[in-house]
Amino acid sequence: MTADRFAPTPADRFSFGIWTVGWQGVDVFGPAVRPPMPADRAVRKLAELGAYGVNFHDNDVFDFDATDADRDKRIAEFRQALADTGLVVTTATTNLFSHPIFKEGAFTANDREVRRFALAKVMRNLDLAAELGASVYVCWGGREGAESGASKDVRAALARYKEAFDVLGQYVIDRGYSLRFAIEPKPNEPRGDILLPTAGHALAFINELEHPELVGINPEVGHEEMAGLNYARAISQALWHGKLFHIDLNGQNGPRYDQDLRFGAGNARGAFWVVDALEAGGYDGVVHFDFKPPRTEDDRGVWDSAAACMRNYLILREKVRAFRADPDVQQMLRDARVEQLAVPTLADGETWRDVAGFMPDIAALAERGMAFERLDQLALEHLYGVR
Ligand SMILES: [Mn+2]
Repeated sequence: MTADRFAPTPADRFSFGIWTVGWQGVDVFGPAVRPPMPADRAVRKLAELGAYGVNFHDNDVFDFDATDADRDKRIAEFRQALADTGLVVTTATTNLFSHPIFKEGAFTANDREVRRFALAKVMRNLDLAAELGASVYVCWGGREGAESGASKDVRAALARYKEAFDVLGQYVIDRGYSLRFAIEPKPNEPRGDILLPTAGHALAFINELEHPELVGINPEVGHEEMAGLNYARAISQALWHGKLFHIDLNGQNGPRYDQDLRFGAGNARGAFWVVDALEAGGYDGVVHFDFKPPRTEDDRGVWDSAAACMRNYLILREKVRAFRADPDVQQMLRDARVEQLAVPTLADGETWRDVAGFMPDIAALAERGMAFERLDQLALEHLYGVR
């Protein structure tokens, strides 16, 4: 019997949010369909499935109103599960969106006391994140937004958002933590319009910070696709900027509510190019899944869908590698002149003077075909499994 080549191992560096498999299925139309899952159970089951690491919100491990004793007990159980399984805490984040105090935002709430409390809550969890060895701290500003125009001064909100990252950046520097922040963009849901709605908005925002080197992005497949954007392009640009600090892989079917399907479900063709972009772009972070097992699933379905995220990634990775290694593809890439784009437009030592007045054979260039369709059909045939 041969080993299953799509079975994940820790060397694949797959990680999951504790809240993904722990999602109880509460949505706007109905209550929980599954019992609460203690963080230590999530860790043990994910380790069995072949995961490498986990990511947690503070309140995935202990409740918002936990006493110090409760908090210590929950953290001890979480740590024990990590120690028993060898799973690594790769990433941490703060829940700044569930409790009613954050109904109007956290870092950008109109109430100053809410903003100060949000900073305190993040700093306390940064201590825990550093203690547990996390290297990335994700910031998803789910409630940082508004439903109506006059209720939020966007320029003031961005100033407060910047202030929060400046304070937190100084905090990790002063504490000597080797943590970097990753902003997670999302266009809407739960707020009508969320600040930093796409990867591009977040990348531009980072340039305004005191410590831009400490801040990158954590784009999510579904969030970019909700905005009608191409996720593979978003992560390619983030890689180009050196800002792809983390990724949230999942599945989505176009611009609609945030589906959080398992990776590979939803836009399967998009998922193929996502894996290609990560492989080609030299992404060296963890491959993190932020999905929600649908409400239809029982406990077994939860683990089936988690396992499928990793399996689909490995299936697509094999297909992407086969596509890139295919001699017909390599020929078509030459026919499409893809490699020519890597050649600088000006030669060494040339200036604008060397191209001023440049006149190619315009008729010939206007007439030429690019052979992109033949190339894309080969990609689809690899994806469809017929090559
Ligand atoms: Mn999502």
